[in-house]
Amino acid sequence: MNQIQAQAPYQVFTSAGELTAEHIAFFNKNGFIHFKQFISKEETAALLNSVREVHAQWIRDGREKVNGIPIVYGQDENGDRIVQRSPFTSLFSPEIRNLLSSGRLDSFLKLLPSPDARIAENEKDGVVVNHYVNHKKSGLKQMGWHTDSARDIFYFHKVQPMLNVGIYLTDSKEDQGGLRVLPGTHNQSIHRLLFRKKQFISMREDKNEVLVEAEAGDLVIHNGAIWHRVAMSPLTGPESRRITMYVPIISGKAVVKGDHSKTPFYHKLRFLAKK
Ligand SMILES: O=C(O)CCC(=O)C(=O)O
Ligand SMILES: [Fe+2]
Repeated sequence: MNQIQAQAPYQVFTSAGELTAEHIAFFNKNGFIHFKQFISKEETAALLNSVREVHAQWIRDGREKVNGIPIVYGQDENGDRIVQRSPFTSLFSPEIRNLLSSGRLDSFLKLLPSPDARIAENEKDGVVVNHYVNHKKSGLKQMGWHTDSARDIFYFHKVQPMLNVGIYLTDSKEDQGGLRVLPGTHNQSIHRLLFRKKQFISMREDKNEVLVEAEAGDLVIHNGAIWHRVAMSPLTGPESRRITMYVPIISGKAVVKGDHSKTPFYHKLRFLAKK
C-alpha cells in the first residue's frame, strides 16, 4: 500500500525535528501534515495559560481590535465573556514569542518554496487563537468551508502561497467538531481556490472530507490553498471546547500592520457565517 495517503486514517508523523523528504512529499501531495506531540504537555499548558492572560487583559481593557482586525467575543457556558478569536496574539504573549524565536518552527519554512517565506507575526492577522465552544451565546461554534489564501483577494493582492501552522492547545477529537480538510485541493486553479464552495458560508459535510483528530501539543500544518472547515461539536458546554493557535508562514510583498490598519471586508463575511 502506498504510505503517502490521506484517506482516514491518514498517516500521522511523530518526528518533528528536521523535515524529511517523506514529510515534504506527503505535504505536497495532500496539502496538510500532522505531527504528534510536537510540543510537550507542559509547554502546551504554559502557552494556553499565557493566551488566557492575554484574553483576560483584553476583556479588562474592553479592547475591540488589534491592528484593525476585530477580536471575536462571546460567552462561555457560565455566562462569562470570553475571547473566541484573537489576532496578533504573539505580540502580547512572551511564551508564544519565545516559541517563534526558538527556531523550532523554522524548518517548516521549507514547505513554502519561496525565497521570502517568513513567519508573519505582524502581517495579515498575525498569530491567531481560535476558541470554539458550543453554547447558545458562543461567538465561535464552527467555521464554514474556506481557503486561507482567498483572504488576499480582500486585500486586493494577488493570491500568494502561504501555510498555516496549527498548534493544538486542547485535544480535538470528533466530539469537539474538529478540523475537516479536503486533501489535495491545494492543487487547483485559482477559480476553484476561490469558488469551490461559498467561502465561510458553506457548512455542509463533504463526502471527501477528512477529520483531523489531534491532541494538545500536536501540530497540523496546512497549505493556505486547501479547502477546510471546523465542524460544530455534537456536545455542548465544556466538553465541546477546542482551542487552536495558527502561526502563518507567508510569502510576497510585506504589508506590516499597525494601530491604524483598516478592517478588511472578509471579517464581515466571517461575522455573517458564524450565525
Ligand atoms: O481552528 C482551526 O483548526 C481552523 C481555523 C481556521 O481555519 C482559520 O482560522 O482560518
Ligand atoms: Fe482556515
